[in-house]
Amino acid sequence: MELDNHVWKGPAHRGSIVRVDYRTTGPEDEYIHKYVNVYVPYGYDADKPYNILYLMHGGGGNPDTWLDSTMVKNVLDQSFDWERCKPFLVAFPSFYLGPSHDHRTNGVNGEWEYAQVMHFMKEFEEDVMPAVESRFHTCAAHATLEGFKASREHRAFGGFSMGSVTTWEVMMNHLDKVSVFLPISGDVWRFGRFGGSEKCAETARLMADTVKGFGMTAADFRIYAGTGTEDIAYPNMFPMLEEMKKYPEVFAYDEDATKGNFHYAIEEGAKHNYWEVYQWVWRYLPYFWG
Ligand code: FER
Repeated sequence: MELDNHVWKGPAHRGSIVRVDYRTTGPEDEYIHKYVNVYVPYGYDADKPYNILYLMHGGGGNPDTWLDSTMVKNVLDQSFDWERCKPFLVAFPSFYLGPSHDHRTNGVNGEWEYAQVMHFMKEFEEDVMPAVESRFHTCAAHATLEGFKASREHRAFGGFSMGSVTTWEVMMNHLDKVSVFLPISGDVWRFGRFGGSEKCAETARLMADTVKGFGMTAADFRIYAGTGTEDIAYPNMFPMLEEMKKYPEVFAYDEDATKGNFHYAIEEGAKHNYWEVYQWVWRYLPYFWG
């Protein structure tokens, strides 16, 4: 894949950001009030169904971080205005349980971060998708589990760093509701923070077995992954991606993003920064829904 770069340009039409508030429950069933930011494309017509991408922030982030730290909104505005693809909705959630958690005071506590990500698995299905997809017209005919399953081809999930850890978990927990994945600079933490390198064989096998457990094959979903050679996640992510190639029945790697179901590219010199990694959204979005 040729690495194309987004450059800021002002399109004629721009989408808007709408805040969707919702209520969820914490680990002790306490009520927690949260929000998702939703990018609504220019010309959004509530009578028509839209594809949707959920895009998760990295460690220490919140629902605003992608919008605050990258030109992702301009990526979407340009892509839709210039018809690189059909307009879709983008929801920016957070796996943290509240604003008091969305920063770091004592460095990375991997176990705690991962527990937040795993808690989000339930919240995504029970609270986030229902709140967003009842407010906006997605391809789910009903904002119910059955509705989400029936529309899985029209739903993507991506994220950076801890958001990539989240993305892989969404694949392993919600493959029956989501079919397109954009993991950027982050591996799978089932075997700890360095699982993608230290336990890459076990991790890839678990991923393959989990996909097979859904009764799915490489024909049923697609992965578009990316990272950079100078990215702190590269040493964890790259061995895992390589190992996944050993399971072509579920992860059919192809350099050509229009063939197979498993794609990754590595950017020479790129680091673990929002302002670099957002380019993957630009590069891959034309392929999400053909
Ligand atoms: C990785 C996945 C996630 C990784 C780091 C992270 C070092 C997250 C780091 C953070 O939230 O600070 O593979 O590799």
